[in-house]
Amino acid sequence: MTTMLEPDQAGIGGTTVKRIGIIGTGIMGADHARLLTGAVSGACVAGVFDLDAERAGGVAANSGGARVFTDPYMLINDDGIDAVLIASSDATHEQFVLACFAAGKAVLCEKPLSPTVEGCTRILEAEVAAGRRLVTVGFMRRFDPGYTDLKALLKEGAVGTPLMLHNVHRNPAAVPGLPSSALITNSAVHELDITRWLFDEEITEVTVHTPRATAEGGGTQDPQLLILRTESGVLSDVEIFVNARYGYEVRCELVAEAGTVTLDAPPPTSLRARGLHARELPADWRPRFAEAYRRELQDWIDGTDRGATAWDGFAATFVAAACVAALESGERHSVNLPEVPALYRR
Ligand code: ISE
Repeated sequence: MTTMLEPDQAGIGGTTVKRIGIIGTGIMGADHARLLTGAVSGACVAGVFDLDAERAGGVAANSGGARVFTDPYMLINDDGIDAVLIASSDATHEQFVLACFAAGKAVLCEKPLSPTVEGCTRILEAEVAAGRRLVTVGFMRRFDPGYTDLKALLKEGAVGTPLMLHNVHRNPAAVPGLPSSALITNSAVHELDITRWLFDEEITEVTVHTPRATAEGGGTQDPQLLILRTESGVLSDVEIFVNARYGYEVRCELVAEAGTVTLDAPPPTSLRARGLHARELPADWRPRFAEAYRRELQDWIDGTDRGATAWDGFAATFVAAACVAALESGERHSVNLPEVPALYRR
């Protein structure tokens, strides 16, 4: 099929419209397609693939007539696709990222980069061998205005030396019987990444505490309290609770030597009526992080390259594995990350 658009000679950072291929058109793939089509400049959705062809067709129809591919590798290797967005199931990320490397195409991969340390290691090694950074990991909170303000205040010295970060991460409901480890690998992995990003240092030690589990979880250990220690001695605690029932909420408080910074749940508007002071909470993360997703995609399309790297994706999965080990053993675990490859040194 021919396209109206010229091939992007300059790669993802160039000036022409980037033709994006999306693999996986479930909740996240469909949301990214919507943003790329209507809220991000310099890009269009040119192709989609999903195991569910009907679902792919629906997203293609809403994306200005993108092509529906029946094979994900054909999408990756097609000359009419400049860059690839992977939003398929976690276990498939590795094979698609590696295929994008082989095709020399930039790729935005939803978190986690791979659910296993081994998978992340293979991706890291392949990218280091290629000698250039091609993959960005979808840790979108790095683009959330609240988190970026928090980091700016910390960096400009507004509150002095950081001591602690208290994080709250609640989802209204999860699949009954969800493996307890999924609270870490699927949800709290965001706080593992945010802790590394905010303090610009690695997590060196983790403990996971388990209170009485909610009856809503159907056997899942929910909630959990993770305690993370960083290289310089900051403690970051994470309450992860995925059957909190009342709504979706993410917030945190940074405690430092000269003050604190609180990141509250938006929106800034709240209602005072009938004796109540109320603020609406979303049902899931998409409205809460809508602006973060938009900024993340725009940054990727512009080639500004401020997103999480393969090293960040590797480190998050590596720390998550240590947290799962700590959950299972009930003991404190050290996190001994290997040396950062030169490609990722700042
Ligand atoms: C989900 O997969 C996400 O990535 C959301 O950002 C997170 O808040 C939620 O807990 C996860 O289930």
